Amino acid sequence: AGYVKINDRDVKIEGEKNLLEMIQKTGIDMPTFCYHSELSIYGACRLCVVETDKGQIISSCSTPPANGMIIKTHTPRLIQIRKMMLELLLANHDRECTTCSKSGKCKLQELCNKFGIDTIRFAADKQMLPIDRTSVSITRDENKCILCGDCVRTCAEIQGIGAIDFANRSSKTRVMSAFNRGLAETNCINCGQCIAVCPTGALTSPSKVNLIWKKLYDPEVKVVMSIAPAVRVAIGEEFGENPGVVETGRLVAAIKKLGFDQVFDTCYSADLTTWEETTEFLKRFTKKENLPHFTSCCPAWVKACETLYPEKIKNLSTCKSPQAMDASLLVHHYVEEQGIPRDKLFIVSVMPCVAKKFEAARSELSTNGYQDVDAVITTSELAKMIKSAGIVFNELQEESFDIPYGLSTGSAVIYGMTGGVATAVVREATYLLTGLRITDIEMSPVDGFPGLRSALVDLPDGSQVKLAVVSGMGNVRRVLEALDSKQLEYDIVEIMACPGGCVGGGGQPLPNEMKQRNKRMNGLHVADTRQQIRIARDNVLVCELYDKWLKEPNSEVSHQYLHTHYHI
Ligand code: HC1
Ligand code: SF4
Repeated sequence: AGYVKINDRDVKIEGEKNLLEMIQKTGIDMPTFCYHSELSIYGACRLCVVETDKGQIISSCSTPPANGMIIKTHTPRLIQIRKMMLELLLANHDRECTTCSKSGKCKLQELCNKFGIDTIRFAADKQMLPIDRTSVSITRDENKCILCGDCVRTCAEIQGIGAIDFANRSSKTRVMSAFNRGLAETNCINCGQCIAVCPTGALTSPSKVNLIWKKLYDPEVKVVMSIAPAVRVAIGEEFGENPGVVETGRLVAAIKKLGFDQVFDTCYSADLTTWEETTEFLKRFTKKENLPHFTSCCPAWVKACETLYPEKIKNLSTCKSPQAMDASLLVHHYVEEQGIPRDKLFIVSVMPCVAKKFEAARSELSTNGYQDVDAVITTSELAKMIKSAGIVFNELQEESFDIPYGLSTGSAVIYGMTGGVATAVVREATYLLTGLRITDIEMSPVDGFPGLRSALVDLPDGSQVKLAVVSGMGNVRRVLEALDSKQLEYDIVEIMACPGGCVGGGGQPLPNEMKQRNKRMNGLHVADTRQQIRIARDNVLVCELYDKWLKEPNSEVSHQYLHTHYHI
């Protein structure tokens, strides 16, 4: 308790862990590269320095507040120090801003601009290091790294993976993977959470946008797009809106203006996934086989399961993810119905996630030498396409998805956030078993397990399904260990690698912190409640697909086209 005097104003201490939090509380935007409320304190960038009444210069992020402290945040000395820090960072930085995909979103660029740094004072004669392009999800360019350590701490502390770390000392310090291998050859799970915190262009995602433009300009090729649930509540941020505004209609309109021939909704195939996965789960539950059942629509979790927990592969749902089901549907059913040769159809999906690029490249998800999904782009990449085409997003009239793969239920849109898939499955299972249409299930946090929520669902025969949802790979690891030791016991666990689920994927607009993620989740909740139909079983166009093609969930046809297998 007590007060800190910040810039001559008494500010009450209300449990803040450090001076930086107190300063931010007063509405001052302090510059920092290495401070994130969700990560441990690193205190390396020294931009958040403050001056005490005794003339001492201290980092505000690593100093706890104490009653009676007197500090100033913007004295001439502090401004000088910040400028110097920025100039030193620039000395070692690859300054090719015009061709950097992070340009306009780079914190280093922004701060140099704000601080009026208009010349390079310490131009180092620096040897360029090779760019790591081995991963289909993440490009790592050390020449743009400012050693803030945000990626290292996110990968280790939030995701529990540790694919990258600091190597060497002092001026030779670098961020590296073990043995400096390409990311694709490490234990990296492609989640892209490092991209979400990188302040510069050191971590980005490789883009297929140029290839897509080429296909759009080719009159011989029909180009279709499928939009993931979490994109619709984040795309507006690229056009100045708050996170969580549901922009489905304008998103569809923009994509049509870009020249896509048809715009489908990944939510349609999320409903399809719910039909398939609920049937699969109920079978396992009745036979008490391969429980707990783990959801498999998050490709970063699937990779973690394959590489770190191969003994749990049998517990993974064999359902393809909605992205993959969607493409399979197009490749095996739509082309026949429409009489389009496969090489004249180009299938694009827009995802909040960079691991979806990895998923799309998996060998299981290919047919006759073609990957089922031709290109995956992120929410941010799509926004750039829209901007480069001169489309004024905010003035677009809303348009609707194309039929047949454009109709979906409320159950599908919530796939984009933690808890959504499990909720969709419970709604569906309840309807199948009782004929009742329920919407929400009450999930409670589990003591001692951050990121985990659970619920007990009553079945008509008196039995109960123990359900849990967990997001954030570090949290997942703790839950898996507790399942092994029987400290926790569940029948079905929904697992998403990114904290908050897809809304926080590595391809979402920046900033991409929990604050934005929570608002996007609210947006998906709104989108769900706005829907007339909220149970996958009520999707009449999915019903039609079963009548025409698949027959019934988990049928031979659906096993052939909608289910997959995993690697050890
Ligand atoms: Fe997701 Fe999914 S919800 S995995 O978070 O199951 O990326 O949005 O598209 O495939 O539907 C991502 C989102 C997405 C799939 C669906
Ligand atoms: Fe770590 Fe995920 Fe980044 Fe890979 S993508 S380095 S696992 S944070």
